[in-house]
Amino acid sequence: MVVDYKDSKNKMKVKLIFPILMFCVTVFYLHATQIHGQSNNCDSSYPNVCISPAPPDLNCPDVPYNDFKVLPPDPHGFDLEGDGIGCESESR
Ligand SMILES: [Ca+2]
Repeated sequence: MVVDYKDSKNKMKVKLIFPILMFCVTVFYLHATQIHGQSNNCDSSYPNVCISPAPPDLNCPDVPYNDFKVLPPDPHGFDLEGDGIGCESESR
């Protein structure tokens, strides 16, 4: 009877541990793919060009683009005056 009790307790543990383990593996996998995806990704604040998201914070000399569309939140601060155009080639 004691053995049976232990067995059912162990089965309970396995039943509990397995979903938790699967959850951890899934979370780790999603996290890893997200990090990998971001490294190749283009920031959605700059839809017409491909600039990787911050960090690291980039400045206009760091990117090969001028006069590109900038949408909020503009993490790199390419459009500091907020007219929607980043790294204007005609400086004031
Ligand atoms: Ca601007």
